[in-house]
Amino acid sequence: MTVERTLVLVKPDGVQRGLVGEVIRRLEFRGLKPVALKLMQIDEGLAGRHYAEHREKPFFPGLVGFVTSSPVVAMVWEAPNAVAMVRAMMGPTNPASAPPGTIRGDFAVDLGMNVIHGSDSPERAAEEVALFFEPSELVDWERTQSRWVVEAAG
Ligand code: D4T
Repeated sequence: MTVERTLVLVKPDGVQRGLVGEVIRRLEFRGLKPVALKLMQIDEGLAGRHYAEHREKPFFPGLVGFVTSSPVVAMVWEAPNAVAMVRAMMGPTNPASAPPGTIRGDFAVDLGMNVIHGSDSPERAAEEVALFFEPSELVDWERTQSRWVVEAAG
């Protein structure tokens, strides 16, 4: 069981619609531990670096315009298998095919406004955490409840 960290963004639509608390509630109740959290405005440079893989896609300008249009909440969450777990909680990229019970399945209808971002691999997570946070912003702390969430090794 590998303890992982993953970057989560509540995108501008999620912040504007008051879904920050709901996203945090779901991640907290599941048992993940927050290690960093901030409200921030993404500028074009950061948007371009974050979405570099999509630079040549037709939707790239719209995507950058959207993600820079209003603040986001950036967070780092930690748990065993956190990357895949958060992706499963988010649901597929297109909310139209997201099952009820997932964040996109419960709160979104449009591909361009899908409320949440989560890293899609542990390697990408490490890059994205470094893109959004200084090392000093990542807080090492013990969530005392964790021993009731994750069985001790051995
Ligand atoms: P992000 O990165 O925002 O969490 O989304 P995903 O990881 O789930 O999906 P993605 O990288 O494939 O897409 C990034 C972002 O672009 C928007 N998008 C995507 C869009 O507006 N039109 C499109 O055709 C696609 C494929 C939605 C998410």
